[in-house]
Amino acid sequence: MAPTLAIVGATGAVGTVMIDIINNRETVPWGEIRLIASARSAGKKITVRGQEHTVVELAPEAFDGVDIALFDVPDEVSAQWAPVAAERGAIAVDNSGAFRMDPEVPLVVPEVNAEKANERPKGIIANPNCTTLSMMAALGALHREFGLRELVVSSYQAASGAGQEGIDRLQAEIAAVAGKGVGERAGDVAEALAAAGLPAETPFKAPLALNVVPWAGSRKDDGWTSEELKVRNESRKILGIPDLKVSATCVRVPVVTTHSLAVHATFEREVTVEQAHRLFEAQPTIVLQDDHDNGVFPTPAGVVGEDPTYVGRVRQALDFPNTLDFFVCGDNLRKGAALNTYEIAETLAK
Ligand code: 2RA
Repeated sequence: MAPTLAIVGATGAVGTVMIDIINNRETVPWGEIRLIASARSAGKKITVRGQEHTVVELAPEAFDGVDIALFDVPDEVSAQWAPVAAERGAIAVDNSGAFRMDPEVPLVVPEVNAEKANERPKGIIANPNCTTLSMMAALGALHREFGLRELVVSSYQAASGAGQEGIDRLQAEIAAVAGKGVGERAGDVAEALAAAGLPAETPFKAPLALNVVPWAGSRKDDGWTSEELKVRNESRKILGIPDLKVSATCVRVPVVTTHSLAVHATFEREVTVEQAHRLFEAQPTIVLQDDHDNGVFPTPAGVVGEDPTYVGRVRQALDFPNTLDFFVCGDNLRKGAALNTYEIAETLAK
């Protein structure tokens, strides 16, 4: 019998992208698709693949008969409800941060470590953070051939990583500074935001319009942010390299959607640009845009709404042996969230 799929958080930002992905698949392996959300959204009607569905309220019995439940909800909701779904017999695929580092929960990127989806003693599989995910297809392909040893990463993260609140704030800031000739004097961007009546409290800690902000996530020990530690810990777990040396600096940029990363990766063996190109071209979830002579490279604005990870600016490091530098862009709401979660479900359905 065709499996039943549930989407928990179906009316939220990532849930909505999930439904869009399902609507645009040529075929889907599901019998029933069940939409689940909080009491506030229960009763809403949403059309999936031409059929109208009524959103049901999150409750233990909502998982009865469900084979795979995708969770696109905040950490605390997943922490409470993913185990309930698993108890009721579903495999929970969780997009939150609640279980990512749990040793009994695999952290899966299908094109890198699909086999881990079968090792799930708690009945839960976790989806990585979007920042880590944006570089995993490329790093996974290179690691298989050349053995990754060290990783130095700088991120250029979009405002939508901070949710709808982040998008709204960036749009309001852009409106407040556009055409005002500000940005030429220290403090005048902040003054323009205040003059436009924007609250001093912001999801980004500093003005984001006409600026970059070297902070993403929450404060952790010794000057690191949660986002930087996620890049380190999740990369190690996904690639299966517990002692991988990783250093990350996570930066928010005035881009609405699509995270970018500058990656400096050192391998056990020498790797040339041509070898890397061949691997990227052979990977269906990567688009290589790397034509140095003609100025072809990926940018976040060119990748919004796209499923693959875009890779470019591939260079052999001049002063570091066995090391490549490259730039990746990945839509943080698609591969970075809904799409990878859905691909895990498709892997399970196979
Ligand atoms: C961010 N990676 O961009 C986070 C969202 N999960 O803020």
